[in-house]
Amino acid sequence: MKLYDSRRAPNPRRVRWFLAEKGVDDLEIVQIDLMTGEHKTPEYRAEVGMTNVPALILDDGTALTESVAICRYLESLYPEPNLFGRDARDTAIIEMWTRRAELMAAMPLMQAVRHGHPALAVLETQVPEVAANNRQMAERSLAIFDKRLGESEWIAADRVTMADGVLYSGIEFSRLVRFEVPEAMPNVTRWLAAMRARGSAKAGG
Ligand SMILES: N[C@@H](CCC(=O)N[C@@H](CS)C(=O)NCC(=O)O)C(=O)O
Repeated sequence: MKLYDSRRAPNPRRVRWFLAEKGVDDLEIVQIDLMTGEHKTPEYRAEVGMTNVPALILDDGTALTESVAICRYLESLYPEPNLFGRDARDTAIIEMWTRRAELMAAMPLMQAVRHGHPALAVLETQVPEVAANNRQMAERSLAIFDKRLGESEWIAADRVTMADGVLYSGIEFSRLVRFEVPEAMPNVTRWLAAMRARGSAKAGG
């Protein structure tokens, strides 16, 4: 098994965060330089089938190319600590918050960076309005997480789960465009400090 990673990118960070939470440190990891287009070479395309990172190549050659799917696969190999759910209710709630974290916050934050940071112009035809709209969308969505985190220590359960990792990786990436959690969101602020204090924060970008 081999993981294609890229140190500064947010989706691979989810997988690194996940591995760190699991305490897995013996996976073969290959760094891909997105800035020089290593993910667009014919060799990478042939092996992975996509021009994205992360990608987990299984021993039979199967390529998994979605970060959350990769983490799900790894969860079955390394079940503890549990990050995807223990029973139907737990699993569904974690899935619900993971999807919200991805679609409502992490994705807009990533778009805000992609369209807003000069270094990413090599990957994207940047449109400043797209950056601004996505930044606003993320800010609005964080209010939902702030409410939730006013009721619960972690996003989806009484423990850290994949939902926390997805939101966390997105917020950390957005520091590149100096995004900050609005002051009016004390619960997200408290949660973010707790995420940054975990050992898995060192698996960062
Ligand atoms: N939904 C995919 C997204 C993967 C993705 O977009 N990866 C970015 C890095 S964070 C990438 O490889 N970008 C290469 C490019 O834009 O050319 C996942 O979560 O794995």
